[in-house]
Amino acid sequence: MDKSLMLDPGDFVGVSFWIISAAMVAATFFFFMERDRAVGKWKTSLSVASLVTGIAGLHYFYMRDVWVATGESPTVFRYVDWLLTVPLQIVEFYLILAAVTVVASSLFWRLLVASIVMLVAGYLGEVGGAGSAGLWPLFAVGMAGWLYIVYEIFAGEASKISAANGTEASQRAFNALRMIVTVGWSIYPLGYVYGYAGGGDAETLNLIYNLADFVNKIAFGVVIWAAATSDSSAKAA
Ligand SMILES: *C/C=C(C)/C=C/C=C(C)/C=C/C1=C(C)CCCC1(C)C
Repeated sequence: MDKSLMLDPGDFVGVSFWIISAAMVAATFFFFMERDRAVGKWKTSLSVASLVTGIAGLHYFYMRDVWVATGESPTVFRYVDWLLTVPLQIVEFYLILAAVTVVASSLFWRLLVASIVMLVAGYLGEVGGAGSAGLWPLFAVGMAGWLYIVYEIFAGEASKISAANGTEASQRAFNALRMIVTVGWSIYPLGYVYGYAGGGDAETLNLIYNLADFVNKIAFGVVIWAAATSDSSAKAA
């Protein structure tokens, strides 16, 4: 067998790619099958959670191969994945809000645009690479996009919407999603900083991004699943 296709036991980044590929596939089946236990709008939320981990799983297989064969960051696959899954998570967020109350669709578009600004800036920064002139200015643009989203859900329209109404389960889901977008998503810019400050460190970069994806795609889905199934069993009782 070609040596470059083997996973080296000392390659922790490669092992993390492998573990997360498997976890994404397992999560995809789990959320999809658990749809049956949810009622009404929650079914759609679980479908979206399943799409997110499914798309990520597919990309993780390719990313793992790039890493194992070349030891380089699979930047393009990584950002294609994010460009598909982050908007889906914004959809998810919006579905939760809509389960709580009436939401203006303009809020959805603002969150979506901010997330795309964040990702495009990050992508351009990363393909420029360590030491390029755009690395930190583009990082600042990406941070602005993310901070705008955080502002919207803590102080803007989305926060006012949710404090007043909704079932207990959707309130809980909303608060958990807030934590994901602030605390969970903050792992990504940390990865960028550790990955590029001081000349570039592909291992740290990928290890942190992999951890972040695990938290923000799988744990995120589990939060939705917990709310969906608790709300549904309350209704069935
Ligand atoms: C499933 C993938 C997710 C939830 C990806 C989220 C990515 C981010 C929150 C990225 C954030 C970044 C910044 C805030 C600054 C610029 C660099 C980025 C793109 C890593």
